[in-house]
Amino acid sequence: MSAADGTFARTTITAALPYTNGPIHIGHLAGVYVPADIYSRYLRLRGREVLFVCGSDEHGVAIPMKAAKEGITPKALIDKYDGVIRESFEAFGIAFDNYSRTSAPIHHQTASEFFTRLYEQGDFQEQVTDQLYDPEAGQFLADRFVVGTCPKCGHKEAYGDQCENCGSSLNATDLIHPRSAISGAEPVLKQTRHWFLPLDRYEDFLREWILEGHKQDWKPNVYGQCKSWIDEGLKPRAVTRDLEWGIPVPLKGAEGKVLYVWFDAPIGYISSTKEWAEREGTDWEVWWKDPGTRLLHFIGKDNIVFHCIIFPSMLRAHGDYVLPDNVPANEFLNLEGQKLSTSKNWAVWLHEYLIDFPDMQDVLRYALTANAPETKDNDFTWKDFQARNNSELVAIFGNFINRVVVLTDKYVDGAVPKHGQLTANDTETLAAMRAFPEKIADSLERFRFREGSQELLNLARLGNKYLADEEPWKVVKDDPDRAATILYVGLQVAAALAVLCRPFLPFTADKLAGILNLKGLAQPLGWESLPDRDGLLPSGHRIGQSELLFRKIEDAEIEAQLEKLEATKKKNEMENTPVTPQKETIQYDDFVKLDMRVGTILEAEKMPKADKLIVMKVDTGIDKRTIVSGIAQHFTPEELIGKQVTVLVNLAPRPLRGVESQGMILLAEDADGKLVFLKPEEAMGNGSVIS
Ligand code: B3M
Ligand code: ZN
Repeated sequence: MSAADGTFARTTITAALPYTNGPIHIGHLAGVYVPADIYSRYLRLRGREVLFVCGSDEHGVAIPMKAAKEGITPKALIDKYDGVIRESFEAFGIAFDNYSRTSAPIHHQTASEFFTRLYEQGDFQEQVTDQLYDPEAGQFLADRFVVGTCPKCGHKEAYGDQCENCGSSLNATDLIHPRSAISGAEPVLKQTRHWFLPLDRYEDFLREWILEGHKQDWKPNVYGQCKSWIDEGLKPRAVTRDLEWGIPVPLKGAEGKVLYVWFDAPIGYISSTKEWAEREGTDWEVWWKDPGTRLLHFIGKDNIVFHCIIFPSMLRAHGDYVLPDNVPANEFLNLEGQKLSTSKNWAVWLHEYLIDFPDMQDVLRYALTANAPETKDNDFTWKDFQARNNSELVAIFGNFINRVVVLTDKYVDGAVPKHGQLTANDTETLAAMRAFPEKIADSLERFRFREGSQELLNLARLGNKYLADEEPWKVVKDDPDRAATILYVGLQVAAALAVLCRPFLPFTADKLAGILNLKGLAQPLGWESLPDRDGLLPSGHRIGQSELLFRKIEDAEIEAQLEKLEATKKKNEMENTPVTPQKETIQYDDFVKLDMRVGTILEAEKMPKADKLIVMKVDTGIDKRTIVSGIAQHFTPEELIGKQVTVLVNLAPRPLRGVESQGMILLAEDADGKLVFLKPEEAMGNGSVIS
């Protein structure tokens, strides 16, 4: 089923609401926002009615946890990142019709009304149950406030509501060896009242709707996860929490409790629609309740259970909403072989990317689409990014456009020429060009964006091959009319590219529309006009100014990115490497016995037949003495000469392989065993006392 073939009057597209606990990185773009944007742009290009909504997800434990870490209030945190996230989406051309936020009053009202409706219908089970409680922090532990081993897959860092490793939705009491993420304490059980959505009651509905109804059209990775959860048996899920931060439960006696973030957040799509409709002065309900509406959720795989099981059960219970027609979830994107991680800063942040690669949003959109984790986790590497740009966008797409435009300016005075008798190759090329809209549409309608992006490049390849076969730069010498016809055909392919690239490369599409002066056409070019219209660019149409669509990315730029990641890796290792435990406490009197001085190494040589020892002559300011150190595998004798060092001079002499060592030179050793000398910040006289 698709929206493009008219089976639906309109399409509501939602993209997962990003948590406002950090900026947006390439994993978010690849997993959710670029595919959603491509699909919504594609439908609009085909003249379909589309509503594309999103917004910031501002509740949930992740927010107060991050706020505490940053030493700011949750409100300050969400305001900070809501702004950063909006800017990133804007900068990358993610063209939402509305981007709202779940802290907005319209959302609090919408979510509260939704909850009240289900409560009044008797859809909740009100239960007093034992929940995990942190006796040290004095609070209940929900969701990310508790960490433990996943009972399903054994992942050690599963949260109280979900395991990010296997995607399972959990109750905190399911965790094995739970521990408080606030104090580290082992939680105790304490009774508390909550309202549960009895998912087990929706099993028949979910079996029929998903397992029967969407066997063919939902992606295997999505269908498979739903099937395993339904087959395992669904359990009631608490939709309220003992938390301060969130939407208060709209019930008397529920003070101190809020709606579970995954109950309120998906309703954020609805409140974002309402906000848009209020602004546009139009009806919102048709986008969520009319059977002619196709509802699509674009998400990452860790959100499948919430968008395929829990939210549809809520919509079903409410009774008057349409259900998602598809949920084309992507898998995860890794970065240089490691999992993307906000907390470890192991990411390519969008706002930082634009500083290093200004005006190159489309290059990242393309690289992330061409390499998208559509059916399995995939890896983003800077080398692949460079190759996608240099070998595909520059060498194929940009090169074709540049050649056909430069030749048009040079040989036919910058206007689309009249064409003479078309040869078989001309006719075949034009016919092949006209098949691309359907090819790309077919890929996009099956949410195969990688495939679609490669079909786009195949159209550019078609143009390049045609020019290479026909060589207008040679033909023009003897047969300018034939050269003109070749350029006419080449310009038609360029025009098709200008239209078909827009969903993938919106910024390039704007540039190319300027180069070809599409605004100057009497009839605007649309997706539907490509297969039929004879002259996309009619003879006589004057094209615009030529400009390079893409630039080559140099190795040095990629090296710089890899060095940045290397520095992050080192910082993470240092922060995460267990530090050698502290020795037992000594008294001040013990410390003052140590006599440490600044010294300088005068001579150094390896001790024969001892692979670790170096014998040094050291000027301690008091005297020149022999000191032996086990540092031969870390330093050469040559590099030691002249070094200022810290010397413990009143250490009792001790024989090492027959040589008496009269003191000790101090060095620092890191977790990797790297040795570094301790020396004064600036040169000092030998014998200077260290205390
Ligand atoms: N805030 C995103 C995440 O789990 C989550 C999506 C909500 S969509 C309603 O990272
Ligand atoms: Zn798990």
